[in-house]
Amino acid sequence: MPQEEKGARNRLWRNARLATLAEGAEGLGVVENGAVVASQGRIVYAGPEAEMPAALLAGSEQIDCEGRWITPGLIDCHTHLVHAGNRANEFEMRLAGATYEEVARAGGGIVSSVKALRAASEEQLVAESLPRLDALIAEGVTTVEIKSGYGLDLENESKSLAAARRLGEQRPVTVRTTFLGAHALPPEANGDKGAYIAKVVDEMLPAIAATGLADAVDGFCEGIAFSTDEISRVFTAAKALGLPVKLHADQLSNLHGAALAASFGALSADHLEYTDEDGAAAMAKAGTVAVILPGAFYFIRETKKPPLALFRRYGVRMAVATDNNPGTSPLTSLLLTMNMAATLFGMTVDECIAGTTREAARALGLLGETGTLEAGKWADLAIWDVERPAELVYRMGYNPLHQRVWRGR
Ligand code: DI6
Ligand code: FE
Repeated sequence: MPQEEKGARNRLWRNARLATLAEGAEGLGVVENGAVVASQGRIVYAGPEAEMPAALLAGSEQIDCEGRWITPGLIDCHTHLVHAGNRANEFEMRLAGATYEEVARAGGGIVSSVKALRAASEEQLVAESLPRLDALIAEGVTTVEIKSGYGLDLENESKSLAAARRLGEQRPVTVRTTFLGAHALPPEANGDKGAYIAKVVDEMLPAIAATGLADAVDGFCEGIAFSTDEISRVFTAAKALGLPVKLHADQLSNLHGAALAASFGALSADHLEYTDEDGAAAMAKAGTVAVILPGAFYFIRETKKPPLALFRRYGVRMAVATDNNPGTSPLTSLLLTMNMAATLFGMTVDECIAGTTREAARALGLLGETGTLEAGKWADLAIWDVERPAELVYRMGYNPLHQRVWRGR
């Protein structure tokens, strides 16, 4: 991880409007005439400029924001950013009428990305993935989650996670890695899901936990992927190794994946188009965040929308992420993702912005470090050339970022 700013001078962004997203504050936690002060990479003050302790001013480097808005740095909490090649050919097949499931059953889908990833070196993966990471960074992203899941054996899953870690060393951004061994069945498994899951549990998970390459464990619970019983085996093993879990749940059908994730105290359950009331209630009770992924919904032309009304009614927290992946969401804009969440699902502006800051941090177990403008957290900021925060959600294909600050720099 790149060094945090160690300079003795405080940095002060003044004459700004803040969307602090502070927990418990109303709406976006707006502060007019606000200031943010950073010291050694951490926020030491965020609030009204008039109430800033004078001692923080002494010798500080001051930046006049000229009335611009500051939000927490954006967080993309669900990506498969490290992958090799692309699947534009399958996109053409689907345009000609094939469904995502038909493409997968015909030997395309995830397995074709597995072949490409296995053929690529770690260096090639880093080089291929950097432009995607840079696209996110250019829009103010300061934290990104990256999953494996295209290697499907120990060597190639480890290679993916190591490439993800290296991306975080090559750019000023926080990378959180997730082991997604239970993503698809590799060709050499010859259809034996039980044997492959045994390999994930007995061989891959312990080795990956031992090397510290993964911060969390994910699975794909779906008819075309793994059953709730198979995912339970993976999660039981992950928890025994002290790794938090999250789940691709109820994306194409209702296997009750959301409830399963909640029963394991998962950080998040993601997709959730087919989640029912019991699932939403279980998530609320467990504090499992709902990660809404409108890019995949849009790209595969799904028609069943995630049950936002249920999530609101039960008080389930909602995050929003790109799901960047070559098969169902070749999307590298978190701003456009927010627009999709609003336009396709009816998320409010406040929900979209909270969903890419505070709630995304919660979905990664990182709320203590980032996701809001509050003293003690990393000084991760996005400074925007907008009149009102709604512009971040409203525009399509326009980037109003003025400046991005990662850990005070
Ligand atoms: N759900 C998805 O939408 C992606 N993975 C998953 O579990 C699809 C990944 C791919 O098609 O490459
Ligand atoms: Fe995904």
